[in-house]
Amino acid sequence: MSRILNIKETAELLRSVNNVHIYTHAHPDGDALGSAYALSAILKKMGKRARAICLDTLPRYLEYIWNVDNHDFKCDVIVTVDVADTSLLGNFDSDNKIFLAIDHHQSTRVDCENLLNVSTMAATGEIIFELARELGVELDGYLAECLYTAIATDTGCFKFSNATEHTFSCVAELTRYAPNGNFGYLNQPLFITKPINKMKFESYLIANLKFYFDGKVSVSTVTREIIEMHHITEAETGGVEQLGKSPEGVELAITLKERDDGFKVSMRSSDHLDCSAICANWGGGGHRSASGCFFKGKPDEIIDTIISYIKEKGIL
Ligand SMILES: [Mn+2]
Repeated sequence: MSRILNIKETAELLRSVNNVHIYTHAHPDGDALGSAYALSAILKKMGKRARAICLDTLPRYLEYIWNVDNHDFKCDVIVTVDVADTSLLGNFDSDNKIFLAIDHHQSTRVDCENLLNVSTMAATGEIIFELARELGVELDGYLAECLYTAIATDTGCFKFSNATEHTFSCVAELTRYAPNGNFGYLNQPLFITKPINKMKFESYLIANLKFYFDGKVSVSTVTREIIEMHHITEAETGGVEQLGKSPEGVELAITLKERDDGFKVSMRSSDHLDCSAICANWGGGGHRSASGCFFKGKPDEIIDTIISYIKEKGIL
């Protein structure tokens, strides 16, 4: 059993440690890398040794976060950020003990000594922001970029219902450290500009959406063949989980993404529908309106299984 901590207690704990390795999940997004590198920078500002680690390829579009001094050293403690389940760490040596997990998913299934879970916060970046404040570490341009990216990514650029007053108060403070007093220069590449190949890939997915329950459920399948066909990388497929949620009438968007040993299934749901409860049936989870689980097998069989389950439980 983990010791459950609040932000103040976690700050105290972080004050007491040195030589910290901060792990985040594989297939990293803006919240994962933004939070891990921000926490590393905060600890360094406190005079500690810290290093952010992701056991996966780091995406180019987040290079401004990870392309910093991040030297290796022997660690005393391991911290995970934005990791809902140990299995999401990727090729992580399970002999390693996790000292502290910092997360905002509905439940955190990480075997750790200490746990800080604040599921009311839209992004782990919001928690890291509060920790910086509690630790008395002053923000700077780099920390603001990391934390803004974390928060903007997990809220769909502040469009989702998880963006609260707290979210905006964090961002108001972060914006004071933005180079020209705004983050438009990050929003443009993160949310607006896309490579033409990615746009064609997305058009393909939209054209091939399948609908169930009178259009209330959409299903999109992203195989490696489709990815290759469009000359993009797997890392560039981020964000497509949201595509199937856009058609009018869709309450649940299901996206299958091919992995080495099966399919990662991502769900996005309207506020009245808890998709984390659906994913939990197959050992997954996440947030109420954004969750995932994993399946072995062929796409058609997986879709059948999920659709039958929704029918059987009378979810829609
Ligand atoms: Mn997150």
